[in-house]
Order: sequence, then structure tokens, then C-alpha cells
Amino acid sequence: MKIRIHFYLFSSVILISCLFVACEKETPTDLTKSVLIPQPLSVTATGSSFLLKNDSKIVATTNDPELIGVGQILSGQLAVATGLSIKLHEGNEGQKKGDILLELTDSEPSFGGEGYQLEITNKQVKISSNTPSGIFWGTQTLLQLLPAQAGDTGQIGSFVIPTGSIQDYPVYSHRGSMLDVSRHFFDVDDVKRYIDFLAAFKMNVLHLHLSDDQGWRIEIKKWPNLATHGGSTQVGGGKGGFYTQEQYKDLVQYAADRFITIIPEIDMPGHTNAALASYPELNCNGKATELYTGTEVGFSSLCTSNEITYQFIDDVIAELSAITPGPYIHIGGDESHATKKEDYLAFVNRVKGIVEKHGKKMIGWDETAQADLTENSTVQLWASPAFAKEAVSKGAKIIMSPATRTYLDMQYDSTTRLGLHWAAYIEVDSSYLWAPETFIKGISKEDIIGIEAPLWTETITTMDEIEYMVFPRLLSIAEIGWTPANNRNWENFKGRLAAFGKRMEAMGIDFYRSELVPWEK
Ligand code: TNX
Repeated sequence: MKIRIHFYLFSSVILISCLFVACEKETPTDLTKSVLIPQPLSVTATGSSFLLKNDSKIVATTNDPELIGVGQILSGQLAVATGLSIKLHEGNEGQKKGDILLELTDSEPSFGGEGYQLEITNKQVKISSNTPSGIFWGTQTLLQLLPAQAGDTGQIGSFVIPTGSIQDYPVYSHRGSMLDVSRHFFDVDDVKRYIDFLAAFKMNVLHLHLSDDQGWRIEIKKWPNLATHGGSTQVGGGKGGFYTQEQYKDLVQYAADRFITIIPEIDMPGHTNAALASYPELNCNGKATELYTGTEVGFSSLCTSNEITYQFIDDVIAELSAITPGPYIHIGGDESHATKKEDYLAFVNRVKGIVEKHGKKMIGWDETAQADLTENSTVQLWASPAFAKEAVSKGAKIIMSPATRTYLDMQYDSTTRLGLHWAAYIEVDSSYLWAPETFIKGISKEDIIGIEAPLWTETITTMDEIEYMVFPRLLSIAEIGWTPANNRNWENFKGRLAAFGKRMEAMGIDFYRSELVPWEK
């Protein structure tokens, strides 16, 4: 927050000195010098510039509702970024110099479902794609072409963008982050801010870790104590919280408007103390446990031999599936050290059937690879290459989240005041210098649907702390998910990050100023 206030003061000073001393900024004309994250597939400069002005407008060339939605979000984002009021105009007439066109086409099948083309001349900006999501990603690139100081509200004047063209599409279709809202609860506004971050870097999945030993965070109407009792605390004993189904639906819609799919996770059979404390019948001894506010893992288990457990899971997954339009339900399945192996395997097999009965596909952490998986299943690698290989041998797909590279709760180094280090210290270079398709021998690109960076929150209590742990490492993950390995280079990325610091400041992000990066002043 301090940084935000400083930035407002700082930018007002710049603005006032520009009014009186004539701001001596060179007009940017070389599109290839633009600082973009993730790096697009191809960028060509044409050596001139485009001026965005107060009377510019966004033109959605067809009245496709999703395209109109993209135009509305862009209008709002441009207002924040520039202070200009750039209105959305529907229909193909009335275009003029200075306008931004959004055009659905079917001319570039090779761009797939998310690719886009951005063409900037001195007359207009045109973003075209086969899909509204591609156009949306194109608008996020356009925002990064605005001057870095854009991001502060209330700026006035005109904004210059270099001309040229960008062709761009992602290597992986699943590019995400997981937010643990169980160990510490984060409210709807915090989660929306997190969704905004994902959208800005073309990430399309938000995995919400909705239950764990320390808290149950989603209202289940048939089992109301889960949220009201199981959600009533968090690590350290704070008051916790939960999302009502209405609030969850609002998050799902907010994410969907930004082409982000929410994957809800109910972790089981372990990591279930909050549920076990809420309903005695879920325990083998019929007694409810106490709420838990510590940080140990691996001590709890649903009673896998009890029929009521499966009724409970059926009810939870039925309600969750009904409010989750995305294809996946994540069932956790990690660190079930308090469940016998044979019981664990039978449990996962049965829960897979329940998930599929409700029309969804199951994702589980890598331990679930030991169960009877099928092509319908997805396994999220966090610790065990052997389990990932076992999953692939059963026809399942892999999400790559190796703890040593993608865990955003790992400390940057031994002096980081937040976070853990059981997997590794992860400096920014380490988060960047790897590739999903070469990380595990025997697992290739065809087996992998994409990449996710989890933020576990045992030590994270506020949005500022989230930002400090996530930035800049989330940018590494965004680029690994989007940009092909042969287009990625640490020296080049480091240089872009150095310039991007100003943009993160303008966005009010409290990021970690790694000494590895020569941050621009
Ligand atoms: C391991 S990764 C866990 C989580 C912890 C995390 C802390 C995984 C599937 N389980 O329960 O929060 O480490 O880094």
C-alpha cells in the first residue's frame, strides 16, 4: 500500500513537471523494443507510431456477446491505465483514425483457440483472432505497449504506441496458479485481484485450494457446518471465512469474463481436519475432532470404510459441480499419511467415479497416480517423477507443478521473511530456467497439458504478502506456459523484468526486488 501512495505522489510530480517543462520523451517507434511478458511468438516493427487519444474508440466489429465483453473490459482497463475515456462501439461502421478494432476472423487456423494477431499502423490498432479469448489476450498485450507509467489513474494526455505487428499463440493450453485460501482465508476482492494478475499475463486457470485441515472455505448447503464451523478459523487462530455459493459463482463469472477457468479443489482423504471437526460421523470413532490452527501435514483422514463418507463426498461434489462450469474437480489426494495404502487406492477409485458421475474430470496430486486412472484423469506433479510416469503409463495427462521450481511459497533465499524452504530456495532465475517438457525424463510435451504455480499460504496472511511471494516468479511461470522454449532466454527475460518493475509499481504490486535483476530506476 505504501508503494501505491508513493507512486501516486511520484507520478503527480512527473505529470506537473511535464506540463511546465515540456516533457522530453522520445516518441517510441520500434515495436521490437517493447517490453512484453510473456514474450510473443513474433514481433515485427514498421518504424512509426500510433496515438491513442481521448476521442479514440474501441470498435467490436461483430456483436458477439463475448467480444463485446472483451471490449468492455478493455475500455475499463484503458481508463485505469491512461485516464482516457475510450468507449466501446458495436458494429463495423464509423471507424476513424485512432480507433482500436476487435475482429473475430477464421483466417488463421494455425493460431488455435487462443492465438491472436495485433496490427498497429499510424491510423489504427487491430486485434484479430478466431476466438474472443484470443482477442482478450491480444488486448492484454496492447496494455503492455502503453508507457510503463500507465497504470496510475487520472493521467491525462495522449499515449503513443510503436507500429508493427505481433503474431502470438501459447505452447500450453493450461497455464495456471493455485491459491491456498484454506491455511489463510482471502476474501472475494483479493481473489479478484489475483484473477486480474493471471489475466494480465495470459494465464487461464485459477485452481482454488478450498479445503484443508485448517479451514473449509465453500458453502455446502446439505452440510452447512463445513463452512460455518470448519471455516471459522485459520492458521494462527484468526477468524477464517468462507465463500457462499453466490460469492463463488461471482468469482467463477469474473474469471470467465477474463477467459480463466476456476478449478475447485476439495482435498481428501487427508488434509480434512476442518471437515472432521464439523461432522462427527465422518470420523471412524464417531467423534468430531478439534479445529486445527497449526501447520503440520498428514495427520487427518476421512473414514474410508464408512458409507456416510461417500454420501458426503457425493453431496459436496454434486453442489460444487453445479456451480463450476469448468471441466475439472480437483480431489487433492496428497500426503494421506494417516490412510492405509489399500484404503487410499480404493478411496481414490471410488471418488473418481463420483466426480465422473457429476460430469466432471478428476485431477489429483501426484500420489493419485497409484489408483486406477484413465485417459479422463489428470495428475498434478508436485514431488514424484515416478508417480507422474505411472500416471502417463495409465493414459492420464500431467500438470507440471514441481515444488522445486513452481512453488510460490518457497523462500527466494534464506533471508526471505515469508515462506518455507522444504523443497528449495527459489530465486527468480531458478523459477525461469527450466522447461516442463524436459523436466522429467520419459515425460514429453504430448503428456503435459500445462503448468501451474501453487501459492500455499501457511505463512502468507495479506494481499501484499501474496504479491511479494508471487512477483516476479509468476511472470517466469506465465512465460514458460506461453512462450516456446527456443524463444526463452534468461538474460533477455532479466532485461525485460528490469524494465517491468516500473509497470508493477504502477499496478501497485509489492514485488520482490531480486538482486539478480538490474531494476530500472
Ligand atoms: C506440501 S504440495 C503440500 C501442502 C503444503 C505445502 C507447503 C502438496 C500437494 N501438499 O499441503 O501446504 O507442501 O509448501
